[in-house]
Amino acid sequence: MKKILTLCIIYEHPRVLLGMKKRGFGQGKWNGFGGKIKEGETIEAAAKRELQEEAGIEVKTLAEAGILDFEFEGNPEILEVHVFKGQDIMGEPLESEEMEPKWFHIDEIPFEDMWPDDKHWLPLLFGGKKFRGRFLFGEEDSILDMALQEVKEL
Ligand code: 8OG
Repeated sequence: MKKILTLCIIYEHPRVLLGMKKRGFGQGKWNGFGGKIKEGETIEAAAKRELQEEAGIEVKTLAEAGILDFEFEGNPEILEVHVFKGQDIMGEPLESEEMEPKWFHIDEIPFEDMWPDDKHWLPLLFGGKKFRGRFLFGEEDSILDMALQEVKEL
């Protein structure tokens, strides 16, 4: 079974907008903004809505950068995360119930307090590459197996 999720990284060189997840899945980690798709919604529309709901901003430019499949040992569900790169934001990031937004310098991304896969694919996103990947997680967010490749088209 597949569940589709969005994830949006705002990157306006040299600054990157991340949010501290305050509750739910991934709590206590810095991450981009995103979540589930609602019925009848396109994936891109869902990405924009989550950005508005979680960070209070809109973006002029949004492009899909990657698709990542996440599996968790012993769990048949696959999370298919569509990763977007956004820039030219409108509005000031605002704290929401779910996220506390903060700008980071691109050389100071807090990888140690993020999902452990992020250090593998975020550099591709920053470099303007497109990518596809698959990560298998074990206990305590350890990566048991991974595959990641740059692609021409998603
Ligand atoms: O709706 P909810 O907040 O539960 O959605 C989960 C969010 O977390 C969604 O934006 C997708 C994102 N996400 C994962 N796994 C990973 C991961 O390994 N790395 C990063 N950076 N984000 C992830 O579900």
